Amino acid sequence: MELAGKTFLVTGGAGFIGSHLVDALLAQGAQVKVIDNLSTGHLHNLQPVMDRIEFAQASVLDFDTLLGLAKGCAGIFHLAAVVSVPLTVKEPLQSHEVNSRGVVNVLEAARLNGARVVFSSSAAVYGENEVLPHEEEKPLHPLSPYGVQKLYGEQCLFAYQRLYGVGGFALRYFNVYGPRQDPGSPYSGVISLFINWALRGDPMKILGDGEQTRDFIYVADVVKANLLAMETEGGDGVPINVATGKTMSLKQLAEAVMAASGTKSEVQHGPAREGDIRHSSALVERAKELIAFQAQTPFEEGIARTVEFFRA
Ligand code: UD2
Repeated sequence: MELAGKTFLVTGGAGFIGSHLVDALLAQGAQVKVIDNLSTGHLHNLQPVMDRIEFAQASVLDFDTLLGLAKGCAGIFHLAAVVSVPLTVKEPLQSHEVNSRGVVNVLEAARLNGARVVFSSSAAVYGENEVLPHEEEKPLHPLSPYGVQKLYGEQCLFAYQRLYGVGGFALRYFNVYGPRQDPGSPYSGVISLFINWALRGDPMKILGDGEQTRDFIYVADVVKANLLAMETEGGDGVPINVATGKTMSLKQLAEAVMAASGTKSEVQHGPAREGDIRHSSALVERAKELIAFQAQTPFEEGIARTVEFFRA
């Protein structure tokens, strides 16, 4: 599907990843509508493009508003969610509503309008798996309400594809970082926290021994995966890992952040986060095969751009 000239709805479009996606869609010549209840998104993320989009401050649980916005859309990018894993542990019921019913509302709005859906899922669906790297076809053992809710969303998408022909993919994001990531809570992405501390000269807090590893992917690459997943028809309904295929430890990350910001902070170690996953790594073959996606941004470049953003 060609994106230019078509209309797309981005749920959670005022958020960290969603707002970058809105920018990219506009740059491609698409028309964009956004639904966001601003629970964790910020209007300032959309401020430069506000006069070029249609914005509704509403929840994806407001089905009538969602359905109205989906009218005339070729596709829906579903990013709106309770995005913090620990928050879903604290509030399983409220997050179940938003994350589980939200995805069904989106799929239903898509079905009624003949739109495709690209669903933002998460590596959280894998849980703690002794076999690494994570491969899409492996058995899943999510360990948080968040992981269970994302898996439910994936399976709803699969069923909607088979039952009603709603096209699209579920994208399993690994650890996303970049400009506009909000460092405002202890559960914010670790890169945003580290950069914030480094620039202030505050100590960097590593939770645990720092030998845990993650696959950090730059936000522009995640946006690219979304665009390709919307454009590419065929193989629809299945989940796809969105990762770089490379990992680094938290210790290495702390060093890299200091190098990029030209600062020297003390590294402090605190107790490991309860339920923290030790290692996370991804096979990235399916993304290449199905949607011709490969992460492009070298880590040094991504981190430099992110530091620049936080400095400004
Ligand atoms: C990421 C995703 C989450 C889910 C999960 C799936 C983010 C922000 N979260 O959780 O949504 O998809 O992956 O597995 O991308 N850490 C420190 N110091 C700090 C904060 C964190 O050392 O001040 C450590 C933390 O203990 C963990 C690592 O950094 O080992 C990454 O933490 P995170 O919260 O950025 O992301 P993660 O992997 O828990």
